[in-house]
Amino acid sequence: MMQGCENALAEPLLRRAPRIAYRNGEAAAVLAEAGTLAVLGFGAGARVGDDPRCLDVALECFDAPAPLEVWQVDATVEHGRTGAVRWAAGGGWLFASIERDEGPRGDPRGTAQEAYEQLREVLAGRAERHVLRVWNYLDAINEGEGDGERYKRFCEGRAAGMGNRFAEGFPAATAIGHHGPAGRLQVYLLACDQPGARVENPRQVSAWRYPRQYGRTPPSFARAMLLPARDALAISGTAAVVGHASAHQDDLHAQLEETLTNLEALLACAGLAPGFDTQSPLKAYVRHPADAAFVRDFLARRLPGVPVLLLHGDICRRELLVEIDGWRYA
Ligand code: 3EB
Repeated sequence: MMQGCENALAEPLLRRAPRIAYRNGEAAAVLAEAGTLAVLGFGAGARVGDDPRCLDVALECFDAPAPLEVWQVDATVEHGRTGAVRWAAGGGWLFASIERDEGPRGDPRGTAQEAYEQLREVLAGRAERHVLRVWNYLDAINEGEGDGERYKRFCEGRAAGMGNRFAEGFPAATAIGHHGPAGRLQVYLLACDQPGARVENPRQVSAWRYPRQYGRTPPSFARAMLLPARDALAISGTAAVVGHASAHQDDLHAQLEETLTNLEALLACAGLAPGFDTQSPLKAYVRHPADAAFVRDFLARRLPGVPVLLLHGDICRRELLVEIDGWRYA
């Protein structure tokens, strides 16, 4: 009989998705709660602290006070530092982050390569080897011309630093320009000891197949990732890109509509019901602070009740005014 129970428990349990939510309050109190895997603060005023589960994201929030973003799992969480990488792990899940400064030469290529190499080294020694979702924030993302644009340099360094770890496919991702400390690259990720399922958007060319005009090294990301139990979809940065082209230059309203259409296409491809809800936190990255109120009103009208964090961020193509990423729980 005991044997039977053990066999039942040995069935491969699929990892339940972390709970991700925006919350007001003190980081210290959230860190003291059971199962806290990550606490993100936003903007220069945020000081979530030195704990490896914490990261101060260099993006200003248009709403004050900026809430915390909290990731929690149903497990005991351990945490530590390995070189420059700060990490927390529990219940098969891993949060890892790294911040690197470019130094005087100011080229995100080498910095991104180094950051990814260091993350890769930490992942190599752990059970949580499936990187499902990555966020990348760097400053002056649209500076430089042609292949020298900083975003394109970042893409080259990211791909080099990823090496062959992502040979089976890329994680879902976001890459956004911040207005914080010059030369600072922030990369953080969610990984699991079980694989997710990549989702592409049939309305869009997969980013890794973008034509040459977007740079020597196309961006290394999947449009979305279903978590192992298919109980949540991690949605990459999504903008008004149709095919491989940017749509609706200089038209914020049309870009927002196109972005929502892309988000719905992703949900459909993931086999999820349409729409977003109060459990599904999103982020809207807005290039021009003067557009924040319009974006807030649009999303309140079109996605009522959905928690949206409105952040000041530059999209990696100059003509794009807004980008949305986030989560949809099944
Ligand atoms: C796009 O669709 C918009 O380089 O990691 C979105 C999501 C974008 C992720 C990245 C870039 C990235 O191409 C840009």
